[in-house]
Amino acid sequence: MIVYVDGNFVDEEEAKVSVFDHGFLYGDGVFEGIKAYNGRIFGLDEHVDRFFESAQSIQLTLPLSRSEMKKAIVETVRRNNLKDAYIRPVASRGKGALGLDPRSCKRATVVIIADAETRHPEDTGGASLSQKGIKVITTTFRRNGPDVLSPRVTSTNYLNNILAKLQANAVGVQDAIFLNDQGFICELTGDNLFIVKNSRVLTPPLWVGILDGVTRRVVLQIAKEMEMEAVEEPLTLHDLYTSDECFCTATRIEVVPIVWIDGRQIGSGAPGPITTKITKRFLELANREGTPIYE
Ligand code: PXG
Repeated sequence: MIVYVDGNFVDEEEAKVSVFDHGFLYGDGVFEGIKAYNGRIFGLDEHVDRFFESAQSIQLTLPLSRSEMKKAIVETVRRNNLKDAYIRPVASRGKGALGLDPRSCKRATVVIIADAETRHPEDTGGASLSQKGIKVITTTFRRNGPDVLSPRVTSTNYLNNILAKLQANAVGVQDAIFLNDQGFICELTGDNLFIVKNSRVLTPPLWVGILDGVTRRVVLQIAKEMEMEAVEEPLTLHDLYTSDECFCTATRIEVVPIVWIDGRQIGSGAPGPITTKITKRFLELANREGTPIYE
């Protein structure tokens, strides 16, 4: 595998970052997760925009422009001869002194990893996820409020999310739902959340404290194009427990049905018709649109 590290394309054995990098020492950095389907990168502009917004939010100056970043991403996939890929750009504060003051870090570190991707990675349960659906619990950890690091920043400090994932692991379910400190539904540890109720497609608004997911935006658009009512609305656990269908969205897993929440079966306990329709349309778009890698 060829990895981009600070402007160079190097073999994975040489792809190294300093132990003095504040990304390693303090989790001071940002990242993205992007997918390529059949020789095209889906949502490249949206992901690169979010990457730069995240960097701007934490006052991290990136050593390359948006268009240079896009070129570097495309080139990394190309150098690995991949048509289907999961791409992970990461930028950290860079090498500095011990002590968390970012002023000792003179230059951000930028890494781009492009790995071969099959539709559903094994770490999320294998290819049957979209057929079977997943079970989730509510985590006792709360999503960050507006007074701390924004959930809209894809920061390399995902410990809240990892703690929630550990709670899901501990009881043998696939994922965990975050509420905010008022009890409104936010999202899962690495996915946005939707419900279907009386044929309406509902998802929490950004202000409750969620990532502005690229897949979430596409799904809202698809639902509208299919002439379904698609609304961003504050949701409670009651709404989730009594929904007709529930599903989650993220770049890596696309659309995955949720069939069990905190001991309650959702709908029929199998993926619902609207979820199935949206998934099908999403895959059509993902396989058709996007930035060509080999032209
Ligand atoms: N919410 C959170 C908290 C996320 O981290 C999403 C929603 C979905 O956003 P997109 O733009 O992908 O539709 C994410 C991003 C992983 C992994 O390895 C996944 C994400 C982030 C980090 C790791 O599964 N998803």
